[in-house]
Amino acid sequence: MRATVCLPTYNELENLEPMIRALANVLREGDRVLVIDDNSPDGTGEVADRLAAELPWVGVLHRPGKEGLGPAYIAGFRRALADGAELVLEMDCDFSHDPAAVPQLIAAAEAGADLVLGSRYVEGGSIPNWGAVRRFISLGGNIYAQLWLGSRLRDLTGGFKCFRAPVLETVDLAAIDSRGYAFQIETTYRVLRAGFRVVEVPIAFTDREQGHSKMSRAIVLEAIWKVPQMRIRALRGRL
Ligand SMILES: Nc1nc2c(ncn2[C@@H]2O[C@H](COP(=O)(O)OP(=O)(O)O)[C@@H](O)[C@H]2O)c(=O)[nH]1
Ligand SMILES: [Mg+2]
Repeated sequence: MRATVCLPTYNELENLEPMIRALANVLREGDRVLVIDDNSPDGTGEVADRLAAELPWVGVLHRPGKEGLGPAYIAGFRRALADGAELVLEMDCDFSHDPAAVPQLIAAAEAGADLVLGSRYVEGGSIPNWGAVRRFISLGGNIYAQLWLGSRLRDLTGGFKCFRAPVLETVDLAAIDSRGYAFQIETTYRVLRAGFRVVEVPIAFTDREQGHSKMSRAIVLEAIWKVPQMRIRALRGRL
């Protein structure tokens, strides 16, 4: 199946080219990478253009300004589907998600999963750099989402995923207005609600070494109030 890896970038100058080169080693004939850059001030978008000119399997979507991960991914999904992708992947461009694990996500989708989640919290998954406090916060966020949404999936906030194209064609992308971690939770919840099969595969999540995290208090707060809102909307038949 032809896969497109969507890579959202905001100020990933040091990471983008190494990431594309690493993906070149694991992707197959017909697979593509789509960089979605929100007009990064550090010039990431120009590097993306240079790589796209050099490598025919790389494309770039330029957006006018920073709007968050959610809107960037939705624009990327639409472009990937229009270009004929059969599998669409989400992946951070900071090496927290190991490019070498991409074939495992693709294989699980090809084996029949409608959505594959790279999961830190299933048997075999890990977060080697994190201390007890960060683990507790992240795990707590996942348990919060599990309880509100009635889901037994262990890693609802992760952003290393592989969708089969018909799943993204079924889910109402226009209705998704989450931007940060809530976006990851909301996409998976909508896929579950639509009756698709979601499978978790273990991943090791490592901290970025180059560039800076764009995580903010606003992103955390959004997830805290969006999760109950999703459940209430679902109960009212509006999600
Ligand atoms: N296009 C776009 N990419 C973003 C935005 N915010 C974060 N990203 C990218 O999303 C990925 C994950 O973001 P990161 O800051 O590492 O989040 P963290 O892993 O939760 O700390 C990275 O590739 C970022 O460059 C945004 O507003 N627009
Ligand atoms: Mg990161």
